[in-house]
Amino acid sequence: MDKKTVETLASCADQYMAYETDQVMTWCGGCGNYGIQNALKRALVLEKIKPRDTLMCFDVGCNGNGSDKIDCYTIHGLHGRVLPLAAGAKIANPKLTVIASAGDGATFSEGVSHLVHAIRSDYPVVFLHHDNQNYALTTGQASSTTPVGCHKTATPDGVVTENLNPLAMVLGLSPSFVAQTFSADVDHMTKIFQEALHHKGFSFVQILQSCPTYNRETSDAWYSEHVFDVEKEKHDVEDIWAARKIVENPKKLPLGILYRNPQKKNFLDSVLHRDHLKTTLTEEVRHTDISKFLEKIS
Ligand SMILES: Cc1ncc(C[n+]2csc(CCOP(=O)(O)OP(=O)(O)O)c2C)c(N)n1
Ligand code: SF4
Ligand SMILES: [Mg+2]
Repeated sequence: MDKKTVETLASCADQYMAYETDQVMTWCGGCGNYGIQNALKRALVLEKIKPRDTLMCFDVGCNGNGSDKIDCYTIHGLHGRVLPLAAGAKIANPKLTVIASAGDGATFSEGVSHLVHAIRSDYPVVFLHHDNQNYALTTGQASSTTPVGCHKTATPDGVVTENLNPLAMVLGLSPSFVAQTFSADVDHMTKIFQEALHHKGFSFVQILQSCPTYNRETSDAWYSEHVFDVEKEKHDVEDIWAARKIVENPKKLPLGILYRNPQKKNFLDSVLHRDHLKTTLTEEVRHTDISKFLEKIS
């Protein structure tokens, strides 16, 4: 992090503390979720987004247990269903900054259809995919991102099916923003989260998240040796074919913004019938007497 950002953050300690809660941390020691929440709070503060203007939607899982560790509007929904929750909230009140958090189990198994349609619809939501390559909260079963051959609690002889490549899959769905970051690098995550918050459509942020309890294969140390920064390679972030080529290379894991399409119209900008309105759907909620209608149909 550069000197200016460090100074800005230091001068914003009060704003950072406004996002803190007094809830007891329940994540294991060394869990990547600590760094992710820290970076997210930093990014929100640096972007001058206040807790009262922020809605965090949490899926079920270890990542979801962050729901009472951040003081803003929060919803803790059903497993795999965080994206419809977040999209609905954003459509109802576009003035809010809406961020959704989910694990690899929720995103690429239970909720995989929601991911496909969130990308296709380009809902203006920041999506943080905590990829720890296992169902951690339920004690370490293999997920669809667990590499083939890994020994997990319910597959002691090793996973036999090929894992999905989240970035390759997402890049195949004509997304408008795709980035990858790493839970041990709080500075990098902060930068990427800030970029995702700037984006006007659906921001897919893949976080390589360490889980020292159930994923010993890909530790922080392992990731440090297997990642590279795409910025240093002068990657053109508006070239989707270049992005696809990078993520298909299994030897090194790319960090940074992989693809961004600022031209794509997001869902809200495409809903033309609300174009002339100044109010949000939440502001338009009012009591309506429907007794006459009920009498008529009873
Ligand atoms: C519909 C449904 N299926 C299964 C569960 C049980 N369950 C709760 S958390 C969890 C694992 C979550 O894994 P992941 O989404 O990767 O999040 P992590 O715990 O790794 O952060 C499962 C299977 C549930 N609560 N609801
Ligand atoms: S089980 Fe893994 S993901 Fe869950 S809190 Fe512990 S280290 Fe974190
Ligand atoms: Mg997981």
